[in-house]
Amino acid sequence: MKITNATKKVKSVSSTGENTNPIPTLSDIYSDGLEVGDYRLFGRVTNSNRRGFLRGAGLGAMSALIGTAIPFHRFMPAGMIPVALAETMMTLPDKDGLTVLNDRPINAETPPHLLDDPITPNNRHFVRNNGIPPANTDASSWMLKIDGLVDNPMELSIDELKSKFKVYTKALLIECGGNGRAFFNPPAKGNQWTYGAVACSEWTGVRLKDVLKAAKVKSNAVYTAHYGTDTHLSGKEGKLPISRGIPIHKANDDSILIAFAQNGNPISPLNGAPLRLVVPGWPGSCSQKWLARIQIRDQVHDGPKMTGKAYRVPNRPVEAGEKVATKDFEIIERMPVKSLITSPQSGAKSGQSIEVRGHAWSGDRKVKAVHISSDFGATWQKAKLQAPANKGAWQNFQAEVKFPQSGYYEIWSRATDSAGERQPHAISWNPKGYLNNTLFRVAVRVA
Ligand SMILES: Nc1nc2c(c(=O)[nH]1)N[C@H]1C(S)=C(S)[C@@H](COP(=O)(O)O)O[C@H]1N2
Ligand SMILES: [Mo]
Repeated sequence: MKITNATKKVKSVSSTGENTNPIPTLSDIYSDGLEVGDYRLFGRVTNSNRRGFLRGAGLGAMSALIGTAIPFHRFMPAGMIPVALAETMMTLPDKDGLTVLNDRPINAETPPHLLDDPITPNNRHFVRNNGIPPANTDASSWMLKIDGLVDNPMELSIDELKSKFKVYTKALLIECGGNGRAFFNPPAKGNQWTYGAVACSEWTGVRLKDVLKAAKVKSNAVYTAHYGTDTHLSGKEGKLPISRGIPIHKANDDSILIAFAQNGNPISPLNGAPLRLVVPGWPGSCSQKWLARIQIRDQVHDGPKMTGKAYRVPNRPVEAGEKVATKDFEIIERMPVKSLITSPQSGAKSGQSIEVRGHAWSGDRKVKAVHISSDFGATWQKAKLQAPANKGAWQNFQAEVKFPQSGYYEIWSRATDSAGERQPHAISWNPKGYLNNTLFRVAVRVA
């Protein structure tokens, strides 16, 4: 890491507020990389001061960007980007228009209107990192180890995966278990995802099922354990940011891929290049990025973010704000039925009618119907709903909505799946803010 670059001055702002130089944008400050940008804003992060603090030139630059003072700046942890800026100004390499919720670790979601494509392009796929992505993502030397309760442990290069197993390309949905957390009240800690921690890219790879078959999984196998090569935020050697797994019966699902390409291109570095797991329809955390090892276990995996309350919900309905004992939590498996309107963008102006488009999905199930309302749910019309491109993909819908007169409208979408499960009007609250699948709303002004 070239800290020397950090001596390059961030453009200055005069104290009168008059710009002798233009105000630097966050992109200017971070133009030489995250570490250098952090150094400019927060100063040197040492072992005794892992957080670092916003001060001096950095504080000046940040305040200028926000347009006012930050009274509690001394409590801002290094690497934290104020929400006010993140929403509009922070950009990520190879990503287009994503809202950055946190940059240490990087977490960024896609505004719904940028998810309009039937297949999500690489540069629009959300990013959920729990740690620091690995520096080495070289595909030619990457190895995947399969071990644990198998008769035939293996170590395979990506070329060997391609030559030994049948290669599949499938459109697969990844949604973070915490998507929609921002709307919980009382609020739940964690990334305040609104709608856009979901994507459906076309992934190319080999089936997990086929690889496990070749490894000869023993009959007492219970669970998989996934390991990536990203590192813990603390910098502690050997400490993992996240290692999750799935039940063996789920690992044999046809649609789970060990993927080495995304939309016909190499996987984006932030999305797990050069190799990742894609477990569609289950919490995104099951889809280990920078995948280096799959271990087969005789018990439910207990890696970081598998235990306690992580990616778990109470095993019974609870009241908003209720304290729930850890033993009453259970692991989230499939994600619930949900829909997303990707056009019009919320806040759009419209004529007397408008085309509504979006996607709907339900983990491990098909969506049976999507209904649209423009009168706050008093009446519903059925949208045209397409079949999924394949199992594990979202389904596209389309509807024509007519407005009786000018004014303010909301367009709501509500999906129902093959088991009759339907999006609720109100959040079913849980302590960690998972599984928010309330119906989707956009605002429209008819002129
Ligand atoms: N190695 C590794 N894999 C990971 C994570 C991570 O932090 N490290 N985050 C998980 C979580 S919580 C989610 S929601 C998905 C997000 O995938 P994406 O960043 O490609 O959108 O990756 C999962 N796989
Ligand atoms: Mo996630």
